[in-house]
Amino acid sequence: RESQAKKFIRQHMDPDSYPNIGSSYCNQMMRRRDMTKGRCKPVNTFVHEPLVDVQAVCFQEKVTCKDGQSDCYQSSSSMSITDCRLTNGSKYPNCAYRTSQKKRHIIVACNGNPYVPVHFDGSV
Ligand code: PAP
Repeated sequence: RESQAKKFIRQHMDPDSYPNIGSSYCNQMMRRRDMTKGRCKPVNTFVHEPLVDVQAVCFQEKVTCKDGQSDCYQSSSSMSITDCRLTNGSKYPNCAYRTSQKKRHIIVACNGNPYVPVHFDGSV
C-alpha cells in the first residue's frame, strides 16, 4: 500500500512546473496524479517548491489543523502554489477544474519517523 508520505508527494508536490502553469494545468494534473479515479477530488493544492523545503515545514510554526488536531505546521516563507477546485457543472468522470496560482504560507499535517508531511490542510 502507498505510504502516507508518498501519497502526499503524489497529491501535492510539483516542484518543476512553475512558472509554466496554464489554464488546463489542474485538469491535466488532477488526472495524471490519480485524483479523478472513482470520483473527482473536489479541492487539491500543488506546491511548486523543492521537496526539502516542504518537508522542512514540519519543523516550523505549529498551528491547529482545521479538524482540531494539533499536528499542523505553517511555513515561515510564502510558497508558490496552485489551487485546483472542481467547477460547479463538472460531472464524473469528466472532472473539470479551475486553476488558481498563488503565493501563500502553506499549512501541512506531519506524521511518522521521519516526521514528514502527510496532509495538506490549507494556505494563508
Ligand atoms: P489531503 O488531505 O492531503 O488532501 P487526504 O488523502 O485526504 O489528502 O489525506 C491524507 C492523509 O493525511 C490521510 O491519511 P490516509 O491516506 O492514511 O487515509 C489523513 O487521515 C491524514 N492526516 C493526518 N493528519 C491529518 C490532519 N490533521 N487532518 C486531516 N488528515 C490528516
